[in-house]
Amino acid sequence: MSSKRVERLEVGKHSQNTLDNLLHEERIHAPSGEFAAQANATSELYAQADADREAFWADQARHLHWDTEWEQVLDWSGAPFAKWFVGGKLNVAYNCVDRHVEAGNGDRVAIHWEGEPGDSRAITYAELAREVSRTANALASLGVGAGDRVAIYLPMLPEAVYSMLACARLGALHSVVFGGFSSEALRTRINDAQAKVVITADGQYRRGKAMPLKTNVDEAVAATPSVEHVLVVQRTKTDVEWNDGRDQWWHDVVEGRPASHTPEFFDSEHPLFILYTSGTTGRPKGILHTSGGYLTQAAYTHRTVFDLKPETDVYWCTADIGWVTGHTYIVYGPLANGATQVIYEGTPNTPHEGRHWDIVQKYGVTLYYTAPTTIRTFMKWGAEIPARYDLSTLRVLGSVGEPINPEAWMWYREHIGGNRAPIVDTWWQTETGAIMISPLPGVTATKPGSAQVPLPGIAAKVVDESGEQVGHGGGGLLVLDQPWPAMLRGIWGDDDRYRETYWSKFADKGYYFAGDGAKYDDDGDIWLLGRVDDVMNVSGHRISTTEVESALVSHPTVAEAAVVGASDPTTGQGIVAFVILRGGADDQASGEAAIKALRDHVAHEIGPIAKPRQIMVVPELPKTRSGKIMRRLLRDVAENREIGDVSTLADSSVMNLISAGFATSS
Ligand code: 6R9
Repeated sequence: MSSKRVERLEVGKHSQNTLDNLLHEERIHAPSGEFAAQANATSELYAQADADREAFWADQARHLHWDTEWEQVLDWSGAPFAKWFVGGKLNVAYNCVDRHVEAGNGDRVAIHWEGEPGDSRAITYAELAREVSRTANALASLGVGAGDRVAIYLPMLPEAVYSMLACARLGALHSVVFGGFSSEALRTRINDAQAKVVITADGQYRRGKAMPLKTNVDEAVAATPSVEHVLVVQRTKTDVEWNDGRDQWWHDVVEGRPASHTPEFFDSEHPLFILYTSGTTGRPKGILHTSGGYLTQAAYTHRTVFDLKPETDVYWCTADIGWVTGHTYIVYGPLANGATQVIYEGTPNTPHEGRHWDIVQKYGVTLYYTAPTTIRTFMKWGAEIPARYDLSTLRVLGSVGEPINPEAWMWYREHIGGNRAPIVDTWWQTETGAIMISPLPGVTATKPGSAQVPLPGIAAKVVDESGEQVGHGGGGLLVLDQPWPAMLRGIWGDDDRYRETYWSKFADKGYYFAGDGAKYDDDGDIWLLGRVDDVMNVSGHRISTTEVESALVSHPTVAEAAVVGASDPTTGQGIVAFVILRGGADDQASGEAAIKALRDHVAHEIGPIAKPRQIMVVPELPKTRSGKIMRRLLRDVAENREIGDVSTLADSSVMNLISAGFATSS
């Protein structure tokens, strides 16, 4: 370890230049000796994996229960379609539930479920086994069998977990559709997968109000010939329309079923689920995942990256089950490891902005996993809110979903982690199935803003356009140059699109192209720079939107920033920034002088080349329901175009506010 890798905590000691900072970040936090001494991960894991990758993954797979052992670890002869643990047989649901009960841990709480209105339920592994069995028996009675598809359109209820695991138990594929998606989005997904059954709820709680949900399903299934049954969980007691031949209440169909079910063991490559993600075209891609390799990497990463101790930890991932993070780090990883976790139904400011910290205090949460956008929202609300709660149980903090700017990282460390809990910035995708690049707590000296190193057993590189690896300090594209167990096995029904999207750019090298820009710093650590379509080119200089956003957010008046490259007759692209100011800062900061101060600040942080052409103060940013900023829409505003499709925004009215304000300011 280099002498630079020492604990330095001076938050104010921000280097002069953000770009430089990304390459020479000096606020490095070495793991404490105390943490390292008890950590699940050790630095030897890297050497073990390097010495024999397949033997390493076989060791990880042995943490699961296999009914039949595999004959071959990896068959890559049909690349880019991988087969892992060939010939092995397992049941994913048995691994996540029954085996913990059989090992004598039936009384351990699997799920502390916390409803938004304040109701709560503690579900032990023994109860989970009964509920999953009942649900599997019920689905089987509706004709669901191995290979069938079931669409799940539910809020964050325990029934969502039961449904997913019941499908896995029967060998049926679930396709979870986020409960915030429209009926149109639901219909497209149901039809693409030809789902036989849809599981939904009468309504869902959102920001303190009961909102209808089944109405969307009614609209969607009006044109989905494959759907035979709609199963409805009663959550809000909202009035619903009823289609007698098709609709059934969950409590009528599931509750009376036998609480035991004998699992069948499926091939390691048996499909487990489809999860739709947006691509560069309008048509969503159904990402296909299979059983043995996926569960192996889900469990391994959850155990090592979060340092899970199933007997003592209380883990909480704040994602929605409708996203891949909810699949791998609420359902499959934690349950395969026998963890105790919190699942929270609602929004972070219901009924007040301290709700998350209230939950951490109530359950003694030790491991907390969230997204940078949530952290920046907490920053906006103010550090005095978490300060009112006892957060001393927290011992590992995770981040996922987008690059985390160093300011948000430092705030997270200080105000949530008490300058004590290591932060793991985890890079991965729906397609990768599980975490790929991340520090290991207790092993890696962390740097704010960098995901740093591929996990043991994972291979990733930063390459130039021709596929050559760039040197330290160099930037380019992120590729994955070796197959990994949780990798997608294709796009549902579209093998050509799978090859074209991920494997054609570096076909001669056989690299998986992730679509993300990245660079190495001087230590060889990886920094993710956002999607490559978010990289701007200003006067021939490559500038990442993330770098400019980081610079803006490092100014004391700025809470959140989104930056786009707008076409510019002189420079190719010009930088346009949209900023949300911190509470109380609006009065002093919205004027001309304040905007000039921000432009100068960016010039000071990165260099004059990165000075935004235009900065606009906005009340909100356009975000998808998973919290990703939709830069495409901001580019439409910045380039004075008609605004494109806003149907995937969490709140589509945001765009009206922004474009009206932009018209008056420019
Ligand atoms: C897990 C998830 C994947 C895209 C990915 C990248 C971005 C995710 C990140 C990150 C920088 C991280 N991303 N984690 N960028 N640092 N730690 O989010 O999956 O919804 O498929 O998004 O998210 O751009 O390509 P998904």
